[in-house]
Amino acid sequence: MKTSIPKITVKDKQLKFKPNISNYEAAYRDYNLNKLIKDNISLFPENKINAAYNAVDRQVLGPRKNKIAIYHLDQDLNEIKLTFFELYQLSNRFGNLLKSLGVGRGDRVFFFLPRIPELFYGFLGTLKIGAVAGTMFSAFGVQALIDRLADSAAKVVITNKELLPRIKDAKIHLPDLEKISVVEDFAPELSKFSDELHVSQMDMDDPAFMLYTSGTTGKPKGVVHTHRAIIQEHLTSNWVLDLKEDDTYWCTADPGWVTGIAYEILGSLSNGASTVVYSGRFDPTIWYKIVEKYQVSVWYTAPTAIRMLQAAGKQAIGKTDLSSLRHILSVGEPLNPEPLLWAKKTYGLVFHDTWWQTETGSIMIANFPCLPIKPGSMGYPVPGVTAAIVDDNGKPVKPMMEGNLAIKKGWPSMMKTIWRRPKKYESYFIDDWYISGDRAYMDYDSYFWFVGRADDVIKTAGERVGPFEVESALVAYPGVTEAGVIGKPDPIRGQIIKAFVTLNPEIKPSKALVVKLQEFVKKYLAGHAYPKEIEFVKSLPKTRSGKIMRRMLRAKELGLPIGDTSTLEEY
Ligand code: 6R9
Repeated sequence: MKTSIPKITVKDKQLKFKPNISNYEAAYRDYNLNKLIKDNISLFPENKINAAYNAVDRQVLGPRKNKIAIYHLDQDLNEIKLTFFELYQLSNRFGNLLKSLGVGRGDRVFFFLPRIPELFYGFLGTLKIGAVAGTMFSAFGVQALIDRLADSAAKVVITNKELLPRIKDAKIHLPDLEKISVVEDFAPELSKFSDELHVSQMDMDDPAFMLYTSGTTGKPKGVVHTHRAIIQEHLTSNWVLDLKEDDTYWCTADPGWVTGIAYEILGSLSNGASTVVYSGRFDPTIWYKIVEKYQVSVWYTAPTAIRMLQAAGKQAIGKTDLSSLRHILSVGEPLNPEPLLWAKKTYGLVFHDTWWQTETGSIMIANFPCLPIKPGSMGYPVPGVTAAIVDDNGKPVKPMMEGNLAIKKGWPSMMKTIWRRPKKYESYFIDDWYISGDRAYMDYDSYFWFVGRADDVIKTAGERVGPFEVESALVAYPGVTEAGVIGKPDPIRGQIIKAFVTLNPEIKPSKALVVKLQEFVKKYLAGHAYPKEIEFVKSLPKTRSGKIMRRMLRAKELGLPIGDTSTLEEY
């Protein structure tokens, strides 16, 4: 478990800036939530709050009014600039549009859009009127849409022409869906709606947005976040992303996932950051061009992208000037030491890993600019967060011992609930500890190290996929009798999805069938969640109660010891 890779000291990091937290110990020790709120967050009377007001409206009252909030770039780097004032106006108009559709406090408005400006102002406008915004990744297929829209009983869906057919296919399963609004239809008409809007003053605990996320079993669950979450999203954007007034910040995530909401919309705008949003495909040359052209200074991305940049090599950089970069960070999967050290050699900067989850609402553990990094480690808990490694009874274990990575209940961006599944929500906790589902250990210097998932959840290219959903998609294909799905280690994508499939005896396994199954899962479930590898097998290992033992499939695939098989049905 110990690493032989040397620490990167702060001096090695060659900091070209004074970090917003220059003394971690003091910041952690002196964490005073009331004072931090007073200094950083705008509240309405009686402790009311609105996350979108903090992200946008308050900037308009001060010197940031005409500052660029969003540089939107498409695949060809065509640019749309939005100032904070324009974002304010557009989100107000959108809020008024929703009101005209009868949307009110607590109603769910879901966005099924690529990364276009409408998604950003639409999301903010939804929060402003006190409705609950949900986002759905644009690669989702019909079943994934039904799962989310039916469970949340969404009243309105915002989509575009390209994605509309999938919503139409889902519609008959969605009795609560009253209105489908298509960007191409409403955007040109938006100026008909007033740019003045009374922002709803919400209770701290009122829901603001929800995100469906996958576990080991069952359908995706709706993680509900409150307006209070903006507090920790704002603070961590300041402390960890280290955003400053003159930064151009680029978060490469998609608002279909939590990183895009917390650090591409709410926390980053709340700090007044000018944010680059690139909606095109991953391409190393284009990425570097964006850094140069927009003088990106703070960059938040993911290990898969970093490994792909490494694979593209120095020639992808060519003569591009990357000297505007000052602070670079990573999230979503384990950041192994190799790409981290490569970045130091190539950009003269090290990636700062951050750990958190959809459920935690903001960064929990991070490598801070003012602290040395142990490559491969996730770093230290952020101020206001108590992290520990606990055993299955919730008892903290000794340093260097692997256990459950847990967070003490009560940080400001903790999920409020799981939508309509209070028991599921309760199941996350042992006493006062929120159990993350990740296995980790803490070393003698109190650095946290990721070990793996405690369950079967897959992270492929940083995206969270539940094996049960992929299995359900596969068995929906005629002739497939059973399926078992695992994450298989992959040098670039962290994990790829591998499926073991049994077939009806009349059907012959073939390469053509593999392709058909892959295409089917892409369409039925999601473009990113299809199994890259499919192996046809005669039978699957199952417990006596009939549950597929993914653990055994994994052990077999990786040539590991099979472990306890006492509950195994013969196969
Ligand atoms: C923000 C986000 C959460 C899961 C989490 C863990 C993995 C996230 C990580 C990491 C190792 C890191 N994960 N950050 N693993 N090192 N720095 O990714 O949320 O999509 O909910 O995924 O991602 O397994 O439990 P989400």
